[in-house]
Amino acid sequence: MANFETVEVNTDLLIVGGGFTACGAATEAAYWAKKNGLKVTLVDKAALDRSGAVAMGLSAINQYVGVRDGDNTVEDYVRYVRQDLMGISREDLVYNIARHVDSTVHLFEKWGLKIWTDEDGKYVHEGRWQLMINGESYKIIIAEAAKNAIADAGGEIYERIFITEPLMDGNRCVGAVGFSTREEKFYVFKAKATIAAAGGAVHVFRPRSVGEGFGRSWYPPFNTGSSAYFTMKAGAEMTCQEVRFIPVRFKDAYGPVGAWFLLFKSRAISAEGGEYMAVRKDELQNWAPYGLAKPIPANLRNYLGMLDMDEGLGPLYMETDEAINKIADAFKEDPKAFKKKMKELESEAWEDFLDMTISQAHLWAAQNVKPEEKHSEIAACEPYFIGSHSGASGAWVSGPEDLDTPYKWGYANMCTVDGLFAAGDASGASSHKFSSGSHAEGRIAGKAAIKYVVEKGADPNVDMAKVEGLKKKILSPLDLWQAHCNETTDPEINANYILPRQFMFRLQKLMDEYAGGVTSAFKTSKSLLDRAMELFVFLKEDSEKLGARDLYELERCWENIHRMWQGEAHVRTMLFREETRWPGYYFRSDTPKMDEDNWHCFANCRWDPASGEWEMMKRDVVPLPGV
Ligand code: SFD
Ligand code: AMP
Repeated sequence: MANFETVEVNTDLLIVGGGFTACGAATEAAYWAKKNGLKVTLVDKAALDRSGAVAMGLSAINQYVGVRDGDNTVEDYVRYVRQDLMGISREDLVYNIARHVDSTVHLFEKWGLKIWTDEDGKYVHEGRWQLMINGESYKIIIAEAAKNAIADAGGEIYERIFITEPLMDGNRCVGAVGFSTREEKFYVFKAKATIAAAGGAVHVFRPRSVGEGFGRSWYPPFNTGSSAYFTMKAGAEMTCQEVRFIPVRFKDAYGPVGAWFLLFKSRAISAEGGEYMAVRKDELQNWAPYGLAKPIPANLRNYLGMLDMDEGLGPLYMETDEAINKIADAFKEDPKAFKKKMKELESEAWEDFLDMTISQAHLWAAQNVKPEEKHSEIAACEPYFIGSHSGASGAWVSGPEDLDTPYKWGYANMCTVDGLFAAGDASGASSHKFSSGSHAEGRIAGKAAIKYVVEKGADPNVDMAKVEGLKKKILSPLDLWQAHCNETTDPEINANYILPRQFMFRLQKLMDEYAGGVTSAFKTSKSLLDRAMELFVFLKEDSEKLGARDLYELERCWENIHRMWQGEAHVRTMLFREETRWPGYYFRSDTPKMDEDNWHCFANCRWDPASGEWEMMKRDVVPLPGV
């Protein structure tokens, strides 16, 4: 049997993850912990400076309300998110994040982040809610602030520890267990409160690139659904597990489109159909009132392009050359000013990707594309689970104490499990928080978790016999490999175990073909989903037979088990919601219309750790009074 050393860590607050949410939680919680003589511990599977979705940097801050400049109100943002998610959002949570996000952005600037400003010193907006930044080192700046805050408060940071399971004492979360991805050590974190902030999920569905370039994706392949798994296994109620996010991106290298649509005012067309968002606008009537909103909800923007693709009018293109030349034309009279403007636009176009999705700049270079001279293909990506962007999947969390909402049970962002909090991609139904809003929500959860520890934080009661059981189970893929790998000439082909990559292919094929992936043109139905559930029975059996030859593969094994749980929650919830509400994300061919009478509600689910049974439930959507 694998003989890993067990390392025990005792702390007051444990933060699982090291991304934008976790850094927000760490920075805020450390401040309050210091005041109360408490200890904060953060654990990340990677290195804080370059981990998570912002590892490569970003070229924009996508949530800034601009309250101090009188541009917008917090209520405006609540209405924007309500429309964009087709009426389904926790307005109390969206309001709470939106009222704190501007101060968070001002902190980023104080810490050294360069936010573009115009000649009057005002922020340069990409769009109504988005600011342009020089963001290549965005994550390093935010991580430094978190590190300083934790060090100043006598806390600890653990890197390269993959958190696998929550530690439970009845319906209370008392920490987490995991293993080092570099040395044979098994970690047991005992905590009075825990924040799940381990991002969303990628590669649950088969990506567009399967052979050469397998692994290319927009959202990072190393966010593997650990937040959702952690909160589900703890028995927490989950929400919006059907609301995957499908971003339209520059094809094959996944470059984002926001700056092109908003800053460069670029048009998107189909080769044979023209500007589909204009040509097909009548379709939006079918999705009223949300379809008639401005801006058109993200899923419907996708859907209109998909209709053109279904009719064979593709490919779809982003008219970058037209957009750049239109802007530069204003300077045509003065050749020197025109040349300067063209240079400026060219660098902005490249900077947008060099700061965020470098592979897009590579692909442009590899295909001799000059965006000012040639348009680029765009395409709808494979689905992701990311509650912080225009998706909504995550845990069902408590609202803030001071707001008039039925959904509050004591501590902001606490799950329905005692002592467990969730934020960022880990918390659901509060979309459009992005990097800045995730950091702000992390701060909210960090402060509330310390308040919980001060008021209710009994010492964690950890059953070490249970921990030994978890250790054995978590390391079992290493034992299975060891026991059988010499029984076949090629250890990759062995009837006694399945390797993580083979298992992931099996999961992705199931999801792609039955749950509305790319090759199913994002369509599914009750029959297809029922078949998916049949196949999940076998997949779960297979997961018991995962084999791992080393630490690297052990991590891949558990990443894929986390992905599998996210996939199952997704399929169960798409089955439960008997309508199509987010065409462009997924379309149920057997229930093709939106059903406001029966399904203007949250579709929530919960896995019961005691019985192992799943429960599905409806929750009312409660608009904020007066908004
Ligand atoms: O335009 C474990 N995002 C953008 N946000 C913006 O504000 N502006 C942009 O321009 C954005 N663009 C964008 C964005 C993301 C990506 C990938 C691209 C472009 C290419 C979205 C934000 O990045 C996103 O909203 C936030 O980062 C979400 O924050 P958070 O904290 O929920 O997730 P994270 O930052 O990925 O952090 C997750 C952390 O968890 C760790 N982790 N640790 C221990 N054990 C485990 N089992 C773990 N599993 C994961 C990770 O290492 C990481 O530290 S645009 O395209 O949208
Ligand atoms: P993306 O690059 O798709 O991640 O989008 C970045 C930001 O721009 C997000 O806040 C999107 O909601 C917003 N956005 C992208 N495209 C459009 C559009 N066509 N109209 C309005 N907002 C958009």
